[in-house]
Amino acid sequence: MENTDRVRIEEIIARFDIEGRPAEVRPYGNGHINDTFLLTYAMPEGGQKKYILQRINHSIFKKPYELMENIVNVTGYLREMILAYGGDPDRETLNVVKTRSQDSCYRDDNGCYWRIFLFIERTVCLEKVESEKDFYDSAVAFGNFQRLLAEYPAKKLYETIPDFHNTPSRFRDFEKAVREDKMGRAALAQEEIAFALARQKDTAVLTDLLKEGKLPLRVTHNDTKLNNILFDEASGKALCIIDLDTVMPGLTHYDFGDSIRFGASTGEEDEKDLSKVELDLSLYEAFTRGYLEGCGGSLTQMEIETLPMGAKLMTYECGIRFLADFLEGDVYYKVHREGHNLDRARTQFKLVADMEAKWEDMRAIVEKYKNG
Ligand code: ADP
Ligand code: GN1
Ligand code: MG
Repeated sequence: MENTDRVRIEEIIARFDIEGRPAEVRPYGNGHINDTFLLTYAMPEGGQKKYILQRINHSIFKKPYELMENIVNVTGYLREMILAYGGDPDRETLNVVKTRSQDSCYRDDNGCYWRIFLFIERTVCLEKVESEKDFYDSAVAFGNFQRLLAEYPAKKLYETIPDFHNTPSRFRDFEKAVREDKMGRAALAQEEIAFALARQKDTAVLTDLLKEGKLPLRVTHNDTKLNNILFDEASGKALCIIDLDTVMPGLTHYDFGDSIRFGASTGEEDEKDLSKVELDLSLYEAFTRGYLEGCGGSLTQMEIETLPMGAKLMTYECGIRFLADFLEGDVYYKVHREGHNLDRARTQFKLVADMEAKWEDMRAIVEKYKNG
């Protein structure tokens, strides 16, 4: 980090109600959206305390105060539930640290929004599934998260990104990016563009079922990547669901699907060698089993039967979002090399194709666990 950044950050953190003296600040994590830092404070009585500082990406999250209100309310609600079952709310949910004027975030002179969470110590954040058991545990935790929020008054939640998983709307954005071809990059992605356009008919399957009243709207997380969960270092168990920026009303398929897309792939999201990328059916099965268990019998038969479509659509949608960002000049996701978003889109489409090839197996697995 540059020294000027360090000085600026010191000014920012001084606004927060934190005991002790700031001792260290360094960039942290692998998120694609916010800027995350690990803060270490030296305590007056000796010892250290850690925090997560984040600059909210407000070109993506247009109303940071509304977003923070969602997070404060949802984590406050979860805290009560966790206390009721005898858990530790300082470790099992995020905890927002208020500013000295009792706000949930601080707007600096440059118009950037900053927030601080308690750092959850002795945890592991996985960028890739290392064992079937971890993935199963993450499934139980994401299912459980949805179950805990089942009675949460959804109307109180702001839609932090409107139409976040509205796949037909994402498709229109993608078509526009292709049409405009602002950076002249479409020629580099002809095959991928054709792949995406050929699947337009799938895009409305879930949103139509929702409109027809055949699928219920729930409170969902909407960004259930494996690296949005912290595992307890000692027990290895899934401990805390993080990255709550997109907790909003949604379909259960969004949470199921996004986890499958990221975690049941044999390759990383940005793997260049596509021969390494396919859907691992054992991982898919482990997640299905865990997710249904975590949801605790709350899903309808229709929701369960259509889960495979959630996996395919979330993967497809993520692919067209990466590809649109490539065409628009990498303005949304952080990129770390040339063609990074195109590489990401390619892995997603490879997975979609593999899901199509394994479709009957995916459906049979869901059938197997349908009745508990
Ligand atoms: P992004 O929206 O950019 O993905 P996240 O909120 O997911 O940002 O945070 C990025 C990373 O920071 C996470 O993947 C995790 O490793 C780490 N992290 C975030 N919050 C905490 C926390 N409260 N305690 C420990 N680690 C955290
Ligand atoms: C982003 O914030 P992060 O890195 O957990 C994105 C998700 C994508 C994901 C792809 C707010 O998630 O929707 O699925 O990247 N989050 C937002 O890796 O757009
Ligand atoms: Mg994240």
